[in-house]
Amino acid sequence: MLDTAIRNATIITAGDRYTAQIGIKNGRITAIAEDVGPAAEEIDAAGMWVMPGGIDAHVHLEQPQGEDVVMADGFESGTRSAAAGGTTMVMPFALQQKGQSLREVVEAYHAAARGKCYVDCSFHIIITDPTPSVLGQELPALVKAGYTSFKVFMTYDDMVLNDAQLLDVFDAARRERAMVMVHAEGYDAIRYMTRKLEEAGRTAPYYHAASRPESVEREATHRAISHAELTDVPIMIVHVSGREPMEQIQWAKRRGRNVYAETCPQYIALTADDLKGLNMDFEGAKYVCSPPPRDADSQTAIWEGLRDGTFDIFSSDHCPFRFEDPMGKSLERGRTSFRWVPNGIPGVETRLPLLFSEGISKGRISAERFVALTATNPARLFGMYPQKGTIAIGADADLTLWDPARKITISQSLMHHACDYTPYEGMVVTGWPVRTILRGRTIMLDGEVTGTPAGAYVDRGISGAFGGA
Ligand code: DUC
Ligand code: ZN
Ligand code: ZN
Repeated sequence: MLDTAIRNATIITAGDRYTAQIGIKNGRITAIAEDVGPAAEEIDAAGMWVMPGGIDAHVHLEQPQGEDVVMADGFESGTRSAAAGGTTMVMPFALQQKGQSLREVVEAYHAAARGKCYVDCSFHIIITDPTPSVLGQELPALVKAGYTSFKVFMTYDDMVLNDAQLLDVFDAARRERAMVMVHAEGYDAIRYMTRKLEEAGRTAPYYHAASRPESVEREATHRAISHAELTDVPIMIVHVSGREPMEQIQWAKRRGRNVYAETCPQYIALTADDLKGLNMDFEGAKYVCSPPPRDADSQTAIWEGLRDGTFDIFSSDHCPFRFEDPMGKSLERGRTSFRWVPNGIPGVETRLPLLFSEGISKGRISAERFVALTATNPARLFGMYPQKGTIAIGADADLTLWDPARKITISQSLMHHACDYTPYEGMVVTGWPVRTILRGRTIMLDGEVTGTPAGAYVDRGISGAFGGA
């Protein structure tokens, strides 16, 4: 007998939509049929849409921020928030600090995550110190052990890689068949703009956006693409904010380059005007993230890209800092200049409802495309398909039941994160996740995250970008 049967399901995958029953046994989907037979647990999905559980391929949890700043979410609250938002797997970053071995980094993050995760989890490693032994010995060993993706930064004092280092990382990634995610903003241009703005007394949070305009992102995106061409490696440009960097990605894709792209909720739901706060006041710090949100034209461009395949994945870039907190957005230095305000906003819980509502409910993208962007493509590009990211026999029973008609006003009081605000306060969405199922077990029902943290760590294969899944 089955463990669970989901009856009357309108099943939506990246390529299909049909009505059937789903049978689950030992955490996997074992039957999809008109009648899957008897089961110990019955779930009636009449009126609901059943989609693959969301995979959020870009979240920051418990990432060290130096002495005087702390991230709002650790693994427990961050993954609770994910489950509440219909996500069954997160991919947090494990940050290498200079001088640290990658193995040490990964072990520290495992220690932090163990026993705390409500959803499944797998790490990308941020490389900040690409020494010959890191690239020649550690990276190959880690790829073999299932850490098949890395992130590099083109900006930030403590993380930036110069062009020679980027090329070395890309070269190692080609050799080992690892996916490199690139934070594409130009370091020197941002430093120049920051100095100029500060000299002019323009220090409010709003000027964060002015200090890193789209041209800065466009230039770095082009540079990363050129380096990837030289080294003949696939890359993913992450958190793309608007039309100009998008055009670089489209140019590369037209030339047959293996360049993948990610965008995030803040680039469809916010603009730089949000950083103005009430009257150019500190409220604007709630929206400080990098790259910053742009303008209405950028939002239009992002929608085009979500539709036409310029974007492969849609992630949250959940990077939460509490607002009313001297170790969060309200650190003392932050009042003196935007340059000190921690970069990042919460969003793991609102990612799917925002895309569902603004995308599917408003007719901008199909439900199938939604699934591709939020589950199937992340699974393929990060080496987990078809175990994750689809509804098929043999796949993990990671499922989200959506009420496509439910109207909800997003508010901090609904959130499960440990942050003290949501940047999307007051937005009304249509379509809401009502049940999240992780490997056959219901982990969220009607807004309540149930049970103990039963998320597992997922070892991954080689990215589909190298011709795998
Ligand atoms: N990059 C990220 O990916 N997240 C938050 C801040 C940043 O710069
Ligand atoms: Zn980044
Ligand atoms: Zn990020």
